[in-house]
Amino acid sequence: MTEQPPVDDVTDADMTVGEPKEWAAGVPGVLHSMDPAIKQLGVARTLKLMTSLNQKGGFDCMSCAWPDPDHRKVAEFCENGAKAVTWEANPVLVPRTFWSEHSITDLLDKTEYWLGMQGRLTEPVWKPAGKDHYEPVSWQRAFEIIGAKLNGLASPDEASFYTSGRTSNEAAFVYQLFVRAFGTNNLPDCSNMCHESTSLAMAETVGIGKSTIAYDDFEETELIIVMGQNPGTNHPRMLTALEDAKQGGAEIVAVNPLPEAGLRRYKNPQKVRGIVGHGTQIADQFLQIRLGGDMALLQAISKRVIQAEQAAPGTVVDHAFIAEHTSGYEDFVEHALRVDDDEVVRATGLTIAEIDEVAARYLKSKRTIITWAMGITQHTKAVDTIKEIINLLLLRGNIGRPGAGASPIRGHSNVQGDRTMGIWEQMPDTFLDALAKEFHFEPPREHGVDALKGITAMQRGEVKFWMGMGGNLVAAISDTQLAEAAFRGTEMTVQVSTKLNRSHAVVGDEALILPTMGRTEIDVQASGPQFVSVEDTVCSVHGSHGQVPPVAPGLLSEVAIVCELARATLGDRVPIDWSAMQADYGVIRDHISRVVPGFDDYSRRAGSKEGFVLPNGPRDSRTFETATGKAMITVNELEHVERPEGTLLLQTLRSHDQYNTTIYSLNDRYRGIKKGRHVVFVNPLDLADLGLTDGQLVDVTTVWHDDVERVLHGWRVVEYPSARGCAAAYFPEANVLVPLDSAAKGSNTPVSKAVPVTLMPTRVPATVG
Ligand SMILES: Nc1nc2c(c(=O)[nH]1)N[C@H]1C(S)=C(S)[C@@H](COP(=O)(O)OP(=O)(O)OC[C@H]3O[C@@H](n4cnc5c(=O)[nH]c(N)nc54)[C@H](O)[C@@H]3O)O[C@H]1N2
Ligand SMILES: Nc1nc2c(c(=O)[nH]1)N[C@H]1C(S)=C(S)[C@@H](COP(=O)(O)OP(=O)(O)OC[C@H]3O[C@@H](n4cnc5c(=O)[nH]c(N)nc54)[C@H](O)[C@@H]3O)O[C@H]1N2
Ligand SMILES: [Mo]
Repeated sequence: MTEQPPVDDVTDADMTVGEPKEWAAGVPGVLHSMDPAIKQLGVARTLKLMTSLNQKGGFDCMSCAWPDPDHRKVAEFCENGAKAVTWEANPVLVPRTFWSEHSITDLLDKTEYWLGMQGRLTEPVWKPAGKDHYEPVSWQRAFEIIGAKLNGLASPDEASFYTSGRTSNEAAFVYQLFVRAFGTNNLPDCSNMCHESTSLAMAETVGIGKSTIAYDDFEETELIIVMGQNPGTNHPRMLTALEDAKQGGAEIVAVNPLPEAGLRRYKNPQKVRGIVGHGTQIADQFLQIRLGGDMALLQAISKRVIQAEQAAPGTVVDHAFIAEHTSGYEDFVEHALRVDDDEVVRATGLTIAEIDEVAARYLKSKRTIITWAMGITQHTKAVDTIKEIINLLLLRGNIGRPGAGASPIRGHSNVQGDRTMGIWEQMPDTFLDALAKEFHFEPPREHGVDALKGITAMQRGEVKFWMGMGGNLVAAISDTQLAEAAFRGTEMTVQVSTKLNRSHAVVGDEALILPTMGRTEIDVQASGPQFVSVEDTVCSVHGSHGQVPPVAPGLLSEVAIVCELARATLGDRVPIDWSAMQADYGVIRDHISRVVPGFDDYSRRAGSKEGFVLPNGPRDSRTFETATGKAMITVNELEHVERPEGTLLLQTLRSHDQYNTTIYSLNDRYRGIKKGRHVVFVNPLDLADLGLTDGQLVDVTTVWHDDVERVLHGWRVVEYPSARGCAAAYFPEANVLVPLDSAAKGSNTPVSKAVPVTLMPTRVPATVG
C-alpha cells in the first residue's frame, strides 16, 4: 500500500488572491478532476472507478444528490464528484503507529485538511477513560465496550445517534431500527442543518417535503429561478441541465448576493463548443439580493401577479387549479396587495425595475421551476421564505404540471433517502406503527433531539453517549467553542468514519473510531457481494454497486457495524434477526418494502438498471396530503434581517475545493483564492465605510445578545463584488461565529447565512524580546 504522503500545513502567508472567474467548468474542470485521480489512484483504479461512476450498474457518486439523466454520457460525473471519489478511494492508509505517535491533544492542533490527508482508517481504535491516546482494539472488543456503555445508561434517551447523508438506504434503515429497538428517537442528522426548513415548509403546504419535479421537467420548462444556490461548485452537473434548458428556450434567473461563476457562464466539458468557445451564458437575469432578502422578493413578485390578475381578470392566476386544489387564496390576495415596496427595496437591495422585470418573466412563463439550497434554508425566516416560493408557484398552477414545480436541491448524496428510511427524530406514528408490526416490538413515541437540541442536551448532561454514523458534527454544527465543550462533557463518543476529522479529536471520557467501507468498495457478506441503494433529489431510487476492493482487509460495512452493535447491545431483548440482514441486504430491502410506503417489490426494483421513481402526490396527481387536504396558500408576515449600524451580515459557505468539513485543497478557483481559507469577502464600498483596505488582517467578531466571545483573529479581507452589507467566509472554520441559539424558526436549522459581525483591524502584538 502507498506510503504516507508528507503533508505540510500551508500557512496563510502563502495565500494569493486573484480576480473571481466569470465562468465555470470547461477544460480546466476536466483536467482538475483527472490529474489528481490518476496520480493518487493509479491508472487502473481511476479507469475502473471513473467508467462506472453514475453509470447504470455502477456506483452512485457520493458527492451531491443531483440526479442522473436517463441518457447518460460516457463520463457522467463532474470535477467535484471526481474529487470525492479520489478522496475516498485513494489507498493511502493511516498506519498502526499513528495512534502511538499522535496523542488526541496533538490532533487538536491539526487542520481538517491535515487530518483528511492522513489517509483511510483501517482498524477500530479506542481511547480509554483518562488516556490521551487511541489504541487499536478488536472489532469484538469495540462492540462489547459500546454495548456495555449503552446498557449502563439510566435511560435510552441519554444516548443520541447522528447520521450524515452518505449512508445508504439499507444502512440507514437498520441503524434507525437498532436505535428505536434500543429505545430512543434521538436520531439527529445533517438534514437538521441543511434542508430541514424545506421539509417542514413543504410538508405543511403541499404534503411532501421533497421536490415536486422529475429530471425531465428541466427539459420542458420555460423559466428556472435558482435561489440561494451555487451549482457551479456544489451541484456541477446541474449546469448541464441548465444549459440544456436554455437551449430548449428556457430563461434562467439567478438570485444570489454573490455573482457565482457557475451562474454566469458555463463551458460544458462534454461539448467541443464548451472547450473552445465562450460557453453558454446561464443567467438571463441576475438579482444580487441582500442576505435574507428573498422572502421580501417573493412577496413582491406575488403582489405583481395579483395586480396583473386584477388588471386583466381571469387571465393571470390559474383559477381552475386554485379552486380545485388549493386553500387560502382570498386571504393571500388581501395580504399580497399590502406588501410595501419600500420595505422590499430595503430588504433586498434590489431596484423596483429589477423586481418588475423578474415578475414580468414569471408572468410570461407558462411553466416555471424554482430551485433552492442553503442560501434559502439557513436563515431565521427560512420556513416562511420557502412557503412564499410555494405560494408564488401555486398562483399560476406551477405544481403537478410538466416543466413546472418546486425543487429543493439536496446536499449529501443520500440525505433524502436516509429520511425516507426513518432517520428523523420526529418520524410520524404511521411509520412507527409499521415498524412495530413488522418487527414485533414497541418503538418509542416521544420525539427525540435534533442536531442543535442534541448539543444543548449534552451541555446539560442529559445526553451522555453520542454516536455518529459518518459526518463530522463537531465541525459542522454552529458555535464551535460551545459545541466542543458539550462533546467533551459526554461519557462516550463513537464515530463510524472513513477518514480522520475534528470529531475524532473532540471526544468524551471514552471514545471509539470504527472504520468503514465507502461506496466505491466491493462489499462482500456471507451471501456474497452486496449492493446498496440511494434516493436522489428528485425522488429516484437506484442501486449503487461497489467497484474496487476495500482499501484494507479488516473494514466492515456500515450495515455490518450496525448489526454487530445491535447484537452486542440488545442480545435477544427484541426478536430481530440482525444476522440475516447482515448476511444479505436483500433481507433488509424486503423489510423496507413492508414498512416504507412506495417501496413495494424493493429488492427487484432497486436491483434493476433503471431503478424507480417514488410516488409523489403533488407531482403525479396534484394530491396534497395537508391539514386542509389541499395545497395551502399561506399568509406570512414579512420580516427581514436588520443589520445593526457598523456591522455586516456574514454568510458562511463552501469553497470550490471542499466537501462540507472535508477540505480537498486550500484553493477556491472560481473566487480567485489560492492556498488559503482564512478570508472574509467584503464589498468594496463597505470596506471604504469601515475604513478598511483590501488585504488587511481583521478580527471578525459576532454581535450577539449574550456575553460569549465569538471571534476569528487575523483573517484577511478580500475586496469582492458581494451585495452591500453582506460578507462571506468559509465554513467550517467560520462556525466559531455562528451562535448556537441563532436558529431558523420552526426548523431549528442554524442560521449559517446571516451572522451579524464587526470587522476590526487585527492588532499585531509587539514582539517580546
Ligand atoms: N463540491 C461540493 N459539493 C457539495 C457540497 C460541498 O461542500 N462541496 N456540499 C453538499 C451539501 S451537504 C449541500 S447542502 C449543498 C450546498 O449547496 P449550496 O447551497 O450551493 O452551498 P453554499 O456554499 O452554502 O452556498 C450557498 C449559496 O447561497 C447564496 N446565498 C447565501 N445567502 C443567501 C440569501 O440570503 N439569499 C440568496 N438568494 N442567496 C444566498 C450564497 O452566496 C451561495 O451562492 O451542496 C452539496 N454539494
Ligand atoms: N457554518 C455552516 N455550517 C454548516 C453549513 C453551512 O453552510 N455553514 N452547512 C451544513 C450542512 S448543509 C450540512 S449537510 C452539514 C454537514 O455535516 P456532516 O455531514 O456531519 O459533515 P461532513 O463534512 O459531510 O462529514 C465528513 C466526514 O464523513 C465521513 N465519511 C465520509 N464518507 C463516509 C462514508 O461513506 N461512511 C461513513 N460512515 N463516514 C463517511 C468522513 O470521516 C468525513 O470526515 O454541515 C452543516 N454546517
Ligand atoms: Mo447539506
